Amino acid sequence: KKEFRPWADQDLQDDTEITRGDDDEWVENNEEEDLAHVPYSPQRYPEETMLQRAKDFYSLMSQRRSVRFISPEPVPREVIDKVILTAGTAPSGAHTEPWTFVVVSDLDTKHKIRLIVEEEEEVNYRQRMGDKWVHDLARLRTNWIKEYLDVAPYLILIFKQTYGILPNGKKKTHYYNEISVSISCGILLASLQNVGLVTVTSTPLNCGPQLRLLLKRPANEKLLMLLPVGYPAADATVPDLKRKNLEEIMVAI
Ligand code: IYR
Repeated sequence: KKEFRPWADQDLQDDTEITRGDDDEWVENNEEEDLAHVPYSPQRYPEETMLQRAKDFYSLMSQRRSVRFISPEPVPREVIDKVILTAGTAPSGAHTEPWTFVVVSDLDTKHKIRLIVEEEEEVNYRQRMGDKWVHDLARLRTNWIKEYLDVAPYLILIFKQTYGILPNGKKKTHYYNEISVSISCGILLASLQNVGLVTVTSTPLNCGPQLRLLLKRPANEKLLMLLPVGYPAADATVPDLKRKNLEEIMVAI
């Protein structure tokens, strides 16, 4: 029986690529370098300070919401640059840093992205997703019309590099590339929240190949996530969702 998994992107191979075609195209990672190890002693806080910082960070993050109504008001480019630099601090398999963040502010490119995403998402909602999934999303009032793709001052498209390409053209393995890039997206979301910007984690199903070509990204890169970024619109609304409490999400043994 054929599995029905409409959410599985047809292009996004979500395992580290192990089916290597031609063996001599691949090399060991960091073949020649001997890596020095250096002392590390980060900031340590008194216990009361730890608790206060834990509470403050929770308070900040608990205010994060997925926002689909974004203001066209400009956002300083330097803020976006630092937020992306922060996302790049994520841990990655064998420190391969398998991410590319494409930041789009050009109006024409944003509009082309909108046309690609809306055309594909309409097929997703009408055909690929199926009645149950569409029904499960109805209460979020999301559909295939994505006005934020034109309106948001920045679109950040996060690509995972399924393998690396060295200066000599050889390929190197990007272990756990999907989970590594997903962690960096989490840090990106936290950094955006930290500066008072909003976004919605959109995963445009089956738009990857077209968007990759539009943005002139190489074939080893696959679109993982698309984040429209800006200030919330003055009349923005969000669904009145509640989060699980600690007892529901934690098991202490
Ligand atoms: N990718 C679609 C559908 C969608 C899926 C889930 I799961 C959501 O939580 C929200 C939307 C879209 O972006 O509209």
